[in-house]
Amino acid sequence: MQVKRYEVATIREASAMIKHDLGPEAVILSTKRIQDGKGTRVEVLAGRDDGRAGGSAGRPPAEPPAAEPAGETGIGELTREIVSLKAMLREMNEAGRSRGEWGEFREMLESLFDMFGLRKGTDSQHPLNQVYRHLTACGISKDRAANLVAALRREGAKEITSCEAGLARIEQCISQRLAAYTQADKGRRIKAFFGPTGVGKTTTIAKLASLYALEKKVAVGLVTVDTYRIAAVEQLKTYARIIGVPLEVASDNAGLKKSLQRLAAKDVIFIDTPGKNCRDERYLQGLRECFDLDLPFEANLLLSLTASEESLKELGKRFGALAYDRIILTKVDECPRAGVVYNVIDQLAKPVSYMTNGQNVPFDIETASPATMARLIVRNAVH
Ligand SMILES: Nc1nc2c(ncn2[C@@H]2O[C@H](COP(=O)(O)OP(=O)(O)O)[C@@H](O)[C@H]2O)c(=O)[nH]1
Ligand SMILES: [Mg+2]
Repeated sequence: MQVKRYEVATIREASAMIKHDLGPEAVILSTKRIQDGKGTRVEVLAGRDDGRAGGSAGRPPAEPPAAEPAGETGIGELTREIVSLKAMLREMNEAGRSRGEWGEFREMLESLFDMFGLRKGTDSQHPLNQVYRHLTACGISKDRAANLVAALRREGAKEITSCEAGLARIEQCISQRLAAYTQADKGRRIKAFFGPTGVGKTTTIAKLASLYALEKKVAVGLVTVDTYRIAAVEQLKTYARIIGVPLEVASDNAGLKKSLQRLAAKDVIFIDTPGKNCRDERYLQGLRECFDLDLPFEANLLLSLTASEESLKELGKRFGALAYDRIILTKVDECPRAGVVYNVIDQLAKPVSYMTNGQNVPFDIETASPATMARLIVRNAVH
């Protein structure tokens, strides 16, 4: 059993950390209120059976609820959720929480009941249960799926007579939710592209440069500050030559400023950057220094859907040091479960401006809107 201790303000806060550190299999072992010079906090002990102390050794990783919610996975899952809820209940009792928070708690319980089809009058073939299973099978987290289904139930589940009708409504709900993060403006003249190696920065720049230069017929300039590898410069040079736009190569802040001056007459400028390990603080610091510009620019973070949900969240967080404005999702064509996009975007709370869905320059790119994103999330379809 692997055990970790947390000191947090609320159990809820600990839940996310526990999930992150120990995975979805983890359970809360105990909670204790502590009061000292630093104020009131809760000590939470959480553990995960790693198979070394017997018990559920060799259990497969957590899966979305099985087709039949009352199956063995369902019961195990339910037990874990109930342990967490009991801990939360104890904490709330001790703290004498307000009515609002009790309401929140009740809602969680109801979501949980919905999740397992345990609510009176529901069965596993009920459209809402089918919707829930579809959403989790898409990769949407259980709590988000349960919240979406609970919202559907609140607004009148009787009208939802089929899984399809439920999914159509869920698509609208997700679209509305994502609209809150939508960018108000059309973006800036200078567009920088950040992201790890191989995410698709250079390819995406080539696609957009073609779109702007050849279709929108505006004056485009390219800059690359990715001078670590000769091949990287050559790659963009080739695209620049084919599209017929100038390319500037800069290796630091002063060089970048000069390049931008030389491209002053251009309507749109795309800047390519090197990708490295985002855990390397010097890399992010180097980029920050390089982009210390007098001109306003738009920072785009590229996230590839071939990466795991956890690493996408980590990338989103770490690249936050560059104060990026927008997200571009790449390799959507290689993603089997696009529901994770909802978990990631809902957490990062940033607008998505484009989705790329293939290697073909300039064709495989689509403008992203809340509606197209919702479609991608619920149906795994780009068009
Ligand atoms: N399947 C797929 N491959 C892509 C997509 N975008 C880029 N790639 C490929 O990913 C690889 C790395 O792309 P590149 O633009 O060099 O990444 P960079 O290191 O971020 O500049 C190349 O083989 C691209 O063809 C996409 O949307 N879908
Ligand atoms: Mg590149």
